[in-house]
Amino acid sequence: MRLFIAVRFSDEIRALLLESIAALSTQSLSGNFTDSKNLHLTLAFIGETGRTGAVRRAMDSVEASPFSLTVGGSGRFGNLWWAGIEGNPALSRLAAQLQAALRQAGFSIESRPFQPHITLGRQIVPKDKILLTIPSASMTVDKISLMKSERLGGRLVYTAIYERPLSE
Ligand code: 2AM
Repeated sequence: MRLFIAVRFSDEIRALLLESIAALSTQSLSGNFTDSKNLHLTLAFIGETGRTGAVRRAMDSVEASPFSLTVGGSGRFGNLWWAGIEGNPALSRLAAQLQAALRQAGFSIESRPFQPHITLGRQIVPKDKILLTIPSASMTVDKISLMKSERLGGRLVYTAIYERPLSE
């Protein structure tokens, strides 16, 4: 299974991101736009593994309280366009804790710096210069989700297979 650990969004933030995807789409000649159900923020990418029990234990081992997350701004990595997350020490700490726990459990997790982003579309071919305005909106993150990624009938489908609440 191809796995990653993610934050899933409130309906309000999902709606706002969908408006941004619509704006991105109208300014593109072509692109592979993220499905509403697939919108997420990756905290740790694990990749192919069958060791889901070990991943769950790593998720359970982190000590983190609920925290506020604010979406806003946008950018791109090559032809991948993303919405941003405001600088957030609680988020960075949680991602670092998860990555350390996964490494300790024997997973090889990339050591490149954590760059929190929400992928809106890939393989974007702009009509002209793309302008995206993403209003800032906040939510409380009170759980993290273990996501399975698979291709079904040519579509990318992400399914939550475990959720870990964050508690005070
Ligand atoms: P992306 O959207 O920037 O491609 C499922 O593929 C999730 O894991 C996506 O959020 C994806 O980020 C992320 N992901 C895929 N490969 C990754 C890698 N090697 N390192 C970090 N994140 C990765």
